[in-house]
Amino acid sequence: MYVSIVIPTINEAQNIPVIFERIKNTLKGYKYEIVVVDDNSSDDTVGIATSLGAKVIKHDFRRGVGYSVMEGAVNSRGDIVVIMDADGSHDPAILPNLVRMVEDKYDVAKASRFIHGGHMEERVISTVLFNIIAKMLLNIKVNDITGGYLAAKKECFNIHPFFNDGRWILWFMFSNRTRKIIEVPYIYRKRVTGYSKYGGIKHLKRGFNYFSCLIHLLMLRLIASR
Ligand SMILES: Nc1nc2c(ncn2[C@@H]2O[C@H](COP(=O)(O)OP(=O)(O)OP(=O)(O)O)[C@@H](O)[C@H]2O)c(=O)[nH]1
Ligand SMILES: [Mg+2]
Repeated sequence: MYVSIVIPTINEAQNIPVIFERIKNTLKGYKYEIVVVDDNSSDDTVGIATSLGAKVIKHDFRRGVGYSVMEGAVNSRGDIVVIMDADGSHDPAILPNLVRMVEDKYDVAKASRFIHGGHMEERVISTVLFNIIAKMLLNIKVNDITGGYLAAKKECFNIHPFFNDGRWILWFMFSNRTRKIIEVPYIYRKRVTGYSKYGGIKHLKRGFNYFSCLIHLLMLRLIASR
């Protein structure tokens, strides 16, 4: 099966060559493409990604990471779509595992920080707590609902980008909750270089947004079960 790796970016020029090289080394033997969906980077992310052979979708303004991910997935040629960050947090070493799971029998192979063998280097307590609560309330049988690293069948991405920022993954997992899902452990690393698009006060706002998203999804779940 053909694999498309979709990477949303803003100003990741320094990280792109590193992550591309690592993907190349781990996906030897696979037919794959890399699709970079860029939200108007002011550095040379687009030029570098293009020169390294990626398909690049470029926006003239910030469309959002949720929109970028769905657009990249839907416009990719892969039967299997992988979503990962550009900044080195998502270790490409597990790519063959993720892809194999979807090739075998699963619809979604979710990279997980919270199963045996998984771990995360930062923001541990808030993320762990949120995931426990979200898993319970939404009845999604996945331990890591917030990390945006996964492989899935293409059709799983046929959903409206309803939550158009880091919450896209909550929405994605909620929308696909009845499909066959497996978790694959990985260690979430701090970004290699560059800056967080959610740093400082944006981080607090992000926490608030995640909780409001959770309430929203909970209501949808209750309505759906009536
Ligand atoms: N297209 C697009 N990409 C984005 C947007 N926001 C973030 N990204 C990319 O999405 C990935 C995750 O963003 P990060 O800034 O690393 O977010 P984070 O991992 O929560 O924060 P860090 O702690 O800095 O790693 C990176 O590849 C970013 O370049 C956006 O609005 N649009
Ligand atoms: Mg990051």
